[in-house]
Amino acid sequence: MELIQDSSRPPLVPVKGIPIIKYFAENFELLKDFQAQPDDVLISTYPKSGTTWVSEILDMIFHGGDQEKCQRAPIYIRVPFLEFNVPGVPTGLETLQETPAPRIIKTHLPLSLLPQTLLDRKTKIIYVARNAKDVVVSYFNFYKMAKVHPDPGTWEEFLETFMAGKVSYGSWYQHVLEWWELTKRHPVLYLFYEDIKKDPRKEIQKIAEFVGRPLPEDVLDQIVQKTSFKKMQENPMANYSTLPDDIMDHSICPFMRKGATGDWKNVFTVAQNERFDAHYERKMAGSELHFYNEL
Ligand code: PPS
Repeated sequence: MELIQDSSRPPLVPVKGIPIIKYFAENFELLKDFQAQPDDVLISTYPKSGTTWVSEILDMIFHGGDQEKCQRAPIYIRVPFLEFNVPGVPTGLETLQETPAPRIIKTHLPLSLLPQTLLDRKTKIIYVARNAKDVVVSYFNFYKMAKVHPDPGTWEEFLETFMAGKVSYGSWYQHVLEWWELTKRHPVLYLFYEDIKKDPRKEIQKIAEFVGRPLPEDVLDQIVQKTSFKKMQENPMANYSTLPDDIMDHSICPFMRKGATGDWKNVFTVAQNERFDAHYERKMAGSELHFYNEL
């Protein structure tokens, strides 16, 4: 098996104008053959917005809160990552072929790159959005430990790259806005990371109802408890520690880093914050979306 070398860090490759991890971009043609199944559920997010958290929640809902069943495989096998393609590891599409229905599928794709079959078949979609400031801090740390990304440069440089939409998957602003627009014509449950932090019970119940599997109180409590940051951080089937270091190096930064809202305050300088806020106002002008940057 050929694994990526530490030094690889290839530059992003534009796919229809969206910068994408080179290895993923190489797999794009194959996505055309993907066919949605009637009971698929898609989890869509901009990176670092709570994908893994909601994936674990949904897998637990589908298994009635049975933790043993949710220990059957790492999260990237239980919830295949549609566009994933890294040398030496099965692709998302290969994993999907082995996944029994009902499938839970993860993607970070912007709408312009999403396989049309998911829209045509009215696949149920759970979209998770997280405030941009915590996303960019989380993304900076992820770039450092996940070596399929280019070198992030300094924090100052990465912040500029993010604001310019030149990170993998492109603009956060465009992503959260276009998926919000989709809620008006497609079955999308649009959630916020901060709401799940604030009241996980309420948001988990919402997810369960959306997928047609309302939960008894005791199962709901069980899922709240088992999907807490602390529990998932310790859970090798949820924390990505089973991937080779060549792909994710947890000694640089663990995947389950802090799981907090408002951590950006420890990273942004006052000047960076002012500049970011002014840019944010312009990019989000006229939008109905409101994000909480702290709880
Ligand atoms: S990825 O790589 O894009 O799929 O990452 P994603 O899973 O979307 O986001 C990773 C961030 O989510 C945090 N996380 C959690 N927060 C709270 N509770 C739970 N259970 C949880 N699980 C994952 C994870 O720690 C990353 O955020 P940061 O801020 O870096 O800690």
